[in-house]
Amino acid sequence: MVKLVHLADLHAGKLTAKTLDRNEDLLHALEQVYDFVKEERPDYLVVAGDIFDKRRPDSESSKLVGDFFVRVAALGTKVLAAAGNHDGSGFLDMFTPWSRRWGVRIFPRLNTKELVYADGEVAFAVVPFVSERAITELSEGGADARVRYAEKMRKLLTYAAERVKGFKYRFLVAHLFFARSKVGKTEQEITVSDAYAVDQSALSEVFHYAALGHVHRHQRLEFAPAPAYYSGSLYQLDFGEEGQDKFFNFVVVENGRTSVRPIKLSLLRELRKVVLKRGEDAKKVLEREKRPNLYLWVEVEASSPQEFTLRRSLAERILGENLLKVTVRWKDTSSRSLFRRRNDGRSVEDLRDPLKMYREYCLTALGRKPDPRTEELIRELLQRVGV
Ligand SMILES: [Mn+2]
Repeated sequence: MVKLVHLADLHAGKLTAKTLDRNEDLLHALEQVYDFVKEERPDYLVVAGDIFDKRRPDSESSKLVGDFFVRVAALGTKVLAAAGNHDGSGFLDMFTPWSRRWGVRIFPRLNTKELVYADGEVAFAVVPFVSERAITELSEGGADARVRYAEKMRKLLTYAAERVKGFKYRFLVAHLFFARSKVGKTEQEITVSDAYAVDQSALSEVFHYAALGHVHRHQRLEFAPAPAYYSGSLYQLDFGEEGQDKFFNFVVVENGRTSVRPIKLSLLRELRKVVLKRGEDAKKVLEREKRPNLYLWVEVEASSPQEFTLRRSLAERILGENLLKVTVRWKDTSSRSLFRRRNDGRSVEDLRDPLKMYREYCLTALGRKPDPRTEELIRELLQRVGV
């Protein structure tokens, strides 16, 4: 019998909306994983890529991850961690000389010579993220390059299955995008194109389990011959993951049969987008949404810049640090006509008044009050050119 815990997409060092440090959320999740490992004592803990959010992580994030790996290994559970597209191979190289000593194996890049990590009767084929560029030449570009990428990755996975065939327990660890998986907004942003997606049939039934990373929504790959899962991220990384529950997987292989149990994580913080509709009592809506653990993106419906500014500052006042982002959605003809006027050039007089244009730009496009210093500068310039 082999027992393993599968997680992925830690994204240590993640900032949400460029401001909110998520390492507390990560630590909250990893503590739950640690408690589970301590209880169940799996043979392996597998991390399927995107250990860090940045190629060169800050020291706090490195320490957080390093501590977790060493603590898990100290329980007698071997740690295997492969690089994702967010990880820097060069940075992960730094871990490798000493981590092995502690029962922690890091795979910073694809190594076809050492594709398989063998441990007695158990074999892991490890496929860290391979960039599209590494496989297809840049000059080729276009559809051809995408087909070549998908084809080569498929061949690589077939080769990987071949290499583990002789072992009693056979696993795949990969950071890769598979076609027909359910994607959150986050991955769409980071993946070059759906066309690079590898067909799920490449996940050979030779594998008892495929531990995958890259897509942040927890799911089983329905069309794969092998039991294959994206375990998903460990906390809602950004607004594309709004409303998603988060998991890691507990996998047991016994007598050639695989059982998979998703373990739901409690979340330290949740993200939500709220639309402040016109005619709604904004204060009431905002007060209803105000909770210590809920972080919001407020989209304000407004018919005028003044209305937007007013509702925006109301949101700031009520939500404080729980407000991560504010955007505007113009709702009325009056504001649309404002744009129309500019676009079809009907109001040439506006062009004669740069100060007015600047103010309008601030209120409509930026959604904030004009800066008095900039206004002063414009006045000064106008005077200089004699307007
Ligand atoms: Mn990721």
